Amino acid sequence: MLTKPIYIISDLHLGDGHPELLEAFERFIDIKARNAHALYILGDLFEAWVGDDDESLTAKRVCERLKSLAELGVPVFYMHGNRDFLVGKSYIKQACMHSLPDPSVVTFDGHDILMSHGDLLCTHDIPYQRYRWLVHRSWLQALFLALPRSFRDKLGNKIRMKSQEQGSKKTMNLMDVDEETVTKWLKQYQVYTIVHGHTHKPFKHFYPMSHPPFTRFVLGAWENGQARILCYQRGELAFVDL
Ligand code: LP5
Ligand code: MN
Repeated sequence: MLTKPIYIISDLHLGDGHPELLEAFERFIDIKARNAHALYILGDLFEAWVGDDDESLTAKRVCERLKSLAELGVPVFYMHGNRDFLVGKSYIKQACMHSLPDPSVVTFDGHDILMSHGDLLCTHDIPYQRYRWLVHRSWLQALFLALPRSFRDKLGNKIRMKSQEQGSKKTMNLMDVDEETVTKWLKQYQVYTIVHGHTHKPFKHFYPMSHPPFTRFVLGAWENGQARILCYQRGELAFVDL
């Protein structure tokens, strides 16, 4: 059995506008993650990402910290989120991370766990799923990444504003995961545990009536230097604070 903890985090939304979050991330790396067996980042590490030519202090410091973990022998697995799906091979390599596709089944001590950012589970949110399909086209991404940085920053901000405007009109239920999709995934991947973020509603959902019963862990967003993160240790997954 693994002796060191494995941490699973998501939705940090790091950016130069929130230095307190970056400080919390650095403390987490220096105190907790450096003694871990591995670190899993399930998307939205950054508030927004419009290309690896990011010269922000946040991008630089996050890269340095993640690299320092790799140097200590702690592997970092990174999955894209809906905010940072454009983090490219170059940044991932510079930060010494390993790419993790969405979704992925990972095995800890023989226990299979399905990991996802979570936005793919929000199948009720049709406008979002259409938008997602579009911005994941490789030709559109290549076209976008060839544009000048200032233009990409502006377009990124416009999409965020549009998303906020539309979000205020969407119901909470619409923006949550679709339970039928969750069940479908569990059957498809033959797992009894799923971990995701994105919805910012940290909770351990247990479905005892399901055949077979399963557990869905929802990670919390990092806000005001606080977060609910998951820790796997001695055969158990449990929430811990920073
Ligand atoms: O992130 P969150 O929780 O606030 O909201 C999400 C969904 N919104 C998004 C948009 C991101 O927040 C903004 C990311 C910007 C950085 C990258 C830009 C790079 C562009 C690259 C082009 C190749 O993901 C929100 C969900 C919510 O989660 C809950 O699940 O509801 O979805 C939306 O609000 C989407 C709208 O419904 C539709 C937006 C239409 C925008 C049209 C722009 C067309 C893009 C053309 C590209 C060139
Ligand atoms: Mn998200």
